[in-house]
Amino acid sequence: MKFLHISDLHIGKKLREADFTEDQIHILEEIISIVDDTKPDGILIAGDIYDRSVPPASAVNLFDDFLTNLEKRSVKVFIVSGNHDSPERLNFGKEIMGKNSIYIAGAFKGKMDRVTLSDEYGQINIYLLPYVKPSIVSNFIKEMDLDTYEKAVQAVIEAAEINREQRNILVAHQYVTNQGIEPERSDSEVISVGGLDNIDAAVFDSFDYVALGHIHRPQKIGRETVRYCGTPLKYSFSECNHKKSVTCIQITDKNSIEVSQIPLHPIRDLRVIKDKLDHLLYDEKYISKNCDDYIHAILTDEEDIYDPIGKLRTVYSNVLILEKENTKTKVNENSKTSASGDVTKRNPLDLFEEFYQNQNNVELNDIQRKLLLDLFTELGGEIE
Ligand SMILES: [Mn+2]
Repeated sequence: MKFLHISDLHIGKKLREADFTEDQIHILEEIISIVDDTKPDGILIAGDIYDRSVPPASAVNLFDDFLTNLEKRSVKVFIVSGNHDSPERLNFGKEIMGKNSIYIAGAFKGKMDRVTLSDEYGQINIYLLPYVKPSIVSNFIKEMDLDTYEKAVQAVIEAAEINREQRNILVAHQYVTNQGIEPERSDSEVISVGGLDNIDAAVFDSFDYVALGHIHRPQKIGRETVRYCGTPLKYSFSECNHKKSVTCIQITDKNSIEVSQIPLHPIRDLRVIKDKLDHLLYDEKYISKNCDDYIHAILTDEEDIYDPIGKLRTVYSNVLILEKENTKTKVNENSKTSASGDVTKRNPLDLFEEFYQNQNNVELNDIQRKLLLDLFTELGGEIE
């Protein structure tokens, strides 16, 4: 049996002024064409369907189109909520959709939903765990002290009485670590502070494959078959080097699962470019790539430039971040907030020169010094 594993679609996501709608339409179409090519039995969608708990109408329409396209192809769909989703809103139409093989677990109601499929190797159980916190699980399992995510999820799994003789898949959206080793993170993930939300991968030992969402870089956690598939698109500049993909798993008998990654091709990339303005505007190595990419530009020019973002936008249509990095912006390790020596014995020009140097990492030039000298003299200061 074959499954595609995706997560963290974050439909409706914006990054600064960039609206990813067009990018998301394209990438979901590409996922549909991967479905056509690979003909999976099911698609596992491991949470963060939407970017916000109340998604805009355009986001709901886009996901509706995606589900309709999957249903037309008779692909079974398994959806759990992520921390960005509203559990109850995602649950809308759950019973009706379940009748059309679109299985949704938006809100946790005391135990995991299980869908059982079968093939020539026997039964295969797909368990759906919506995003849960200890406080949510504690409402249903009262006899234990579930004060951590790990204990809460462990209690839910134990209550499911999983038959280890059969093949079992879990779809979940949690922060999973491996013996204290954390997954590789990105800036677009929202993870609660304090590190108490981690769950050790060993908690999932009874599952043959664990389809995870939450972390935006594709990676395995411990064994090959406990995996984050990552986002389909780059959602922050910290993800520039990621290779986004759809994870494909093929299961025959219990001990043989093949995992592969199918690369995705966005219409626009996210790029960080760093150089002098003129180079960014004219050098082949920058402009030969797609100039509609989302850009974080770092200018290294020493002199001030008039309207740098306007100039960049004549070439790059989607500049989202502009930064300067030159001698002036360098953090001066010796930088002081007060002047050195006995300030009562130093003249104002001398003090100003020191201040200017601390602020800008360059000395006053002759013209500036002359200007200041005139100014201080006019103001009545004594300059020796
Ligand atoms: Mn996410």
